[in-house]
Amino acid sequence: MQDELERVARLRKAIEDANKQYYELNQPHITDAEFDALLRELLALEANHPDWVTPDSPTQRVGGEVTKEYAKVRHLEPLLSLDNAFAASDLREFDRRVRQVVPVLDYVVELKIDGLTVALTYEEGFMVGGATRGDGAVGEDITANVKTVGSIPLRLNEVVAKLSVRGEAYMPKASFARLNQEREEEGQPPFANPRNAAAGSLRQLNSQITAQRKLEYFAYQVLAANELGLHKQTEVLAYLQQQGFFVNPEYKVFSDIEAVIDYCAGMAAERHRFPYDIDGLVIKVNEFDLQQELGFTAKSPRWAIAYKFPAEQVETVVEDIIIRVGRTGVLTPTAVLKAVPIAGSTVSRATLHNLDNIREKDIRIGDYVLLQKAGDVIPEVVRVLPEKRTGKERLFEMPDTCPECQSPVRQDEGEVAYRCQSSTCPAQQREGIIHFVSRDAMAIDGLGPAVIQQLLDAGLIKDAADLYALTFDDLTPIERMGKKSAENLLKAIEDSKQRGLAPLIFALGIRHTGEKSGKTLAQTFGSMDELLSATMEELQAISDVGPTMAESLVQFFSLESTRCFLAKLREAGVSMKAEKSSKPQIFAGKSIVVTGSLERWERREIENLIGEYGGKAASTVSKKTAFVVAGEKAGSKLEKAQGLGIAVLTEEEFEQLIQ
Ligand code: 3B8
Repeated sequence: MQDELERVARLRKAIEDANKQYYELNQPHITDAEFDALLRELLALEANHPDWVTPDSPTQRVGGEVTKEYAKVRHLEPLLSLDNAFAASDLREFDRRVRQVVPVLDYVVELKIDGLTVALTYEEGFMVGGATRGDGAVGEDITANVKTVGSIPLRLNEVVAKLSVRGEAYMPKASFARLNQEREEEGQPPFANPRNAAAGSLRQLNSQITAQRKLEYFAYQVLAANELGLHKQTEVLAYLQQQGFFVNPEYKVFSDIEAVIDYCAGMAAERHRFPYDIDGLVIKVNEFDLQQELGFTAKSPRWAIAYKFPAEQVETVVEDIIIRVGRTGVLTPTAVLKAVPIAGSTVSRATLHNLDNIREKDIRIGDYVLLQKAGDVIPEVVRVLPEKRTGKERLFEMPDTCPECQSPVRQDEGEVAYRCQSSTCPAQQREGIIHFVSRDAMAIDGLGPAVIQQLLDAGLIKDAADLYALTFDDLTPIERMGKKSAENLLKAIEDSKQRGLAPLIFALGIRHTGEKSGKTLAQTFGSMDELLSATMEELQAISDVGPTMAESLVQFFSLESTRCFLAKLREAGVSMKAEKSSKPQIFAGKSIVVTGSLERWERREIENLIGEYGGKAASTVSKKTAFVVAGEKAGSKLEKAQGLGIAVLTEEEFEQLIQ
């Protein structure tokens, strides 16, 4: 009995560890089969002892990140991987082998996007399937998630009976940086790099989360190209573009390997200039006839090779570990580094994310460390160089009081983050104002953190609403603030009053409510007053709003401090209404549910249309539903609507309504 109980604890820990490795670091240290065996053993033990089941057991997580419940799909043709070249000599060797078989040829060189291979299937011009690489032969069916990727066409520009496309799904560096910042503010562990973030996002069981993650896709291959009259890789790239795919424009054709080598060297130096991570270049024989002559080894095509850039890592010293307090009170330990140039900039700080990460990597003050940039943007300590230790290194401890306001600090249950418990912490207020004025929020240009700090120090502002009372004479004494910049800043502050409801909601910095949610809420409620009085039920009825966000909104708007802050903004003349739609408000006050798969619009498009015409796009059918728009394969929602006697419209009928 005791043994079994211990076994349960050990299994839970092993499963959680494996999940963490898998989802956050994307470095599984056990195989899928081993994982499944652990999970099965735990399930069996818990089945025998139901009273041992705890709410936090990995068997209890649903819709979270544990269950691996994707249907398997066999690829029409296996997805192979590429052989790697790390040096010019490897490329010359590749060329020699190729020319033994085909003496005269052209190479196409493409950027090697550092993402995940995704195979897409189209039938009669419509996307019907999306799958991960998996083991190459069998992948996972992630169709629902793939459909949320904006750069993947749901419909081709021409009707083709069957088309199989392959390409790379990736997360742009900017989205990655934003996502990790949000995760840190929410006390969640950050992703190690854009590739892992993309992988984690594509494997979400909830495709709404994938949709928020801003993934992109570059297509580079079609199966059975010959049957489409395509005979070269360059023709395939042109064809894919014509069908509506994003094709990476940086490809080039060469007839000589030395020219390829020069190009690779040049690109290695320029690799950081792209808005997405690339980890090398792919060199392919252009003509399909020649590719066919070359054929395949067991794992890879003989007609292509991946040239991998050397990873840029530099050594530096952790001079100190300081604490930064974020907008939501999370304490983030940050390494103060001896400044070093890396990947296009000089770095002297690196976030260490949280205490778990520091302990796991055993980073101490005074340590020599290897530094790299995650996603080419975020400096990251890869590992410590223990051989360089002198014994003088010091362990880092989390403070028990906030370094900015001395309030107590606590670790939230089930979270890695430590938070300052004060709601009046000056750091949180400062970070809140920085967020309020940021680009996607109120977009007040010329108001950087340094100016905000000075305004706070001078007692000119206490919160973001005070910005609207600033005068020219308040601003000119600020360091490095000339007359012209003061005028510009005042104008930017004034202009922000008309920024609109959606950015304003985002600017409030409500937990779990991002930029996109700001838009949805603005469109649904139309005014701050409506949003203020929204109930849990009303919020949750909106597709895109889950229980966590609904709860957080209700909680936020019930606070006295929120109401005061909003009143101040209103008094200052900040607009609290959604931008007037130019469309007739024919759906005003109506709740409309869209279900099934549509041909004419993407889900988001039709929901936006409903909003533009004054309606609310809801996710659940109830007596209050005005009507349902049903596409192909509509299921339970359609049935429910029919049961309740609610009108059901086809896409065509809906389109006629809005003409
Ligand atoms: C054959 C061709 C694998 C790949 C390929 O940007 C094959 O072409 C492949 F067996 O993995 N990451 C690209 C990229 C990847 C591949 C590729 N082309 N541009 C990439």
